[in-house]
Amino acid sequence: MTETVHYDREGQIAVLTVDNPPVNALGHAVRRDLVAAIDRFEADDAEIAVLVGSVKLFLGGADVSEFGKPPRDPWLPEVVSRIERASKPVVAAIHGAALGGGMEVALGCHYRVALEGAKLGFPEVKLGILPGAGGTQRTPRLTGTDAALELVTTGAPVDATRAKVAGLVDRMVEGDDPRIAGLAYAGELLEQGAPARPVCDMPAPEAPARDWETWDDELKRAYPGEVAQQKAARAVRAACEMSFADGLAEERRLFRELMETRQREALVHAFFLERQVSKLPELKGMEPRSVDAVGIVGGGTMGTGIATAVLLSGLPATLVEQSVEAAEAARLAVEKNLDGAVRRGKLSEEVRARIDLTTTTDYEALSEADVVIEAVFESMDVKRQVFDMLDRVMKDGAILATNTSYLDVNKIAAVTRRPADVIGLHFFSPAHVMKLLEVVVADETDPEVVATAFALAKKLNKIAVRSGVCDGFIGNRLLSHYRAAATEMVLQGASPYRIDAALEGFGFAMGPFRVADLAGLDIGHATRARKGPRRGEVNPDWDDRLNEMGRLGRKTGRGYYIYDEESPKGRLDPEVTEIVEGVRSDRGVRAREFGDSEIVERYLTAMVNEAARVVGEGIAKRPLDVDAVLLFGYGFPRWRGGPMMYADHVGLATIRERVERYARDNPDFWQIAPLLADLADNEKQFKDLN
Ligand code: T1G
Repeated sequence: MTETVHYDREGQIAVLTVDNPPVNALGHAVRRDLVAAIDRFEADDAEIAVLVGSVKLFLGGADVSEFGKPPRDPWLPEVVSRIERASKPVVAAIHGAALGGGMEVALGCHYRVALEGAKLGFPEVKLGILPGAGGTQRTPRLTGTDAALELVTTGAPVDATRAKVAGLVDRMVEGDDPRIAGLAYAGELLEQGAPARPVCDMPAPEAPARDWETWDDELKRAYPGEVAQQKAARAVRAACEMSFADGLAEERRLFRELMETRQREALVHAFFLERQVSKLPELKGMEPRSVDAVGIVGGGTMGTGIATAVLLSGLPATLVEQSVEAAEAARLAVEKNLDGAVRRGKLSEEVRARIDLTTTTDYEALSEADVVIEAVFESMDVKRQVFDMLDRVMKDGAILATNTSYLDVNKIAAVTRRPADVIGLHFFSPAHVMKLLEVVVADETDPEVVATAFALAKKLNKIAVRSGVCDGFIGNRLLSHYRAAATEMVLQGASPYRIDAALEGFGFAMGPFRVADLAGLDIGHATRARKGPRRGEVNPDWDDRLNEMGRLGRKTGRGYYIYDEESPKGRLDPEVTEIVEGVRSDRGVRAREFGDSEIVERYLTAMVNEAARVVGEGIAKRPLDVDAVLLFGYGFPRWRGGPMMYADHVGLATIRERVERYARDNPDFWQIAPLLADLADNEKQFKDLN
């Protein structure tokens, strides 16, 4: 049995080192070995102990992969109490990160020193739970109730400096060796004859400055639909109003309630998704090519956004435009993006000063680039010309990427002599902010090029999802389908405003019509014009009329909504309602009522059915890839885990029944996806395919 907690002595100081790579998660073995190490310290003649982490951080929290499984003794709260009850002082020396249960173990220690640059906090609410090993009871005793509420309800970590100010740690020191820092502080405490100082013996915290009802209302508004934040606040309230023991019991009760929720299952699914999407069999053992310089062709919104993302990652960027003026305009646009990144705290001034951007009209400037990303006008002819040029100037082994959002990457690759080095990198606007990147793998793309694309995505701090080649890849293909379901409902009687409200009530950041106004109605119109009516889509041209009237959304002040100083976020437009009613009467449609639940069910069933097709055709390798695209690129609420997890929770037989029911009034549009039918028949779930 490999020891996960090493024990050694430095004179009168015992050093307990947790060694459980990669993040010192507090799995069962570590909990067991921590108790054994504290028992050994108690029996030993050492006078004080230091607890440190060996890997790049102190402790990364409970082992999330154990969630949902029966917990095994010793439970984390017991481990924390065991440390706290030690008769001799224990010092936590924190570097890298002390998160969740890791922070709670530090609070079970009697003194805490953090190294500069460490991050400390309670991310539990981001997993749909709350600090369940005493964090909600001990933190307010050290930091006061307001700071504790902030920490546990936001889930946001604080740096060592702020942790010191808040009282979460006693010392903040420079340096990068936690063992040295821990020994130095323990030596001081030894000289002072400092005793064990259990946090549980400190006085109960005061009520917060803002009353509890205000906190509750604030949390409901800030996290609509989510439950963990309010329960975490209730656990902190228990610290203020109950004995320590009763407060711990209340925390455990609330923790257990949350552990059973679907939100916890969905948020843990979302946590692991971010890492699973890059675990593809085809990439196993595949070495990515090195990328030290990136080129971009095209200085429009996407091109300058991509250039900004490259520069923010620390890589040099060379952007090619057709004219000196356009190249200069592109430079200004990138500078503006960088200013925004500095304002948002995403970029420090000194890193900003080292930004290495070249804008030019000369393609030869791309001859040394390892990757060039084309982001020119969405026309196959234009793109083929660009790729022909790139093929001529770029060095062997370099990668030619297109940012196209729907064109056939195989056709683009065919104009080059190196189709194996061609791939799609579909960024989402604004490209330097949106996390999602669809990596579109063409028929001849070399797996090494795919591996390089995923490595570059990680460097750019993007979440890359593999997609096959089809119209719209994964995200836009689903979008055009579930948008069609929404416009069809409007034709049948639903108001676009009611549809937006119903979907925002479900948890989407914005409903489909508000999104369309933001993106611009001409984008959606161009897609429909290119693709023509979908199978069975009645092609309700009521929204095309808006486009023809020049109502393109936010950018023209009117789209589905009216945008002006009176209502910058948009207000309903009676004219739109008239246009819709006009189209209905032209088609002899008698409007009928749509309730919120029917709106949500139809919209999501269209999304799930098309997603099942996308997985069935192999465009997305697994259902989790579809969840990742919708969560990280299309505003699907994270606490519902994505459309495939939503469908599993509803039940695939129910989803199929809905499709069959809707097909009665529109059999062409509502055709059951073979994979969905197959899984429903065999009583399987999408997650069985992950
Ligand atoms: N449990 C299990 N696996 C974990 C893990 C965890 N807590 N954290 C990371 N991993 C895996 C991750 O999936 C990946 O796996 C590998 O470790 C490297 O992770 C009672 C109940 C710590 C800041 O929420 O924030 O404590 O892909 O790529 O970029 O109150 O991981 O290699 O197979 O992210 O250096 C609270 C979550 C749990 C921390 C390190 N703790 N983790 O970042 O590495 S709930 C968290 C992180 C809790 C108590 C409750 C980050 C990190 P693979 P990585 P990194």
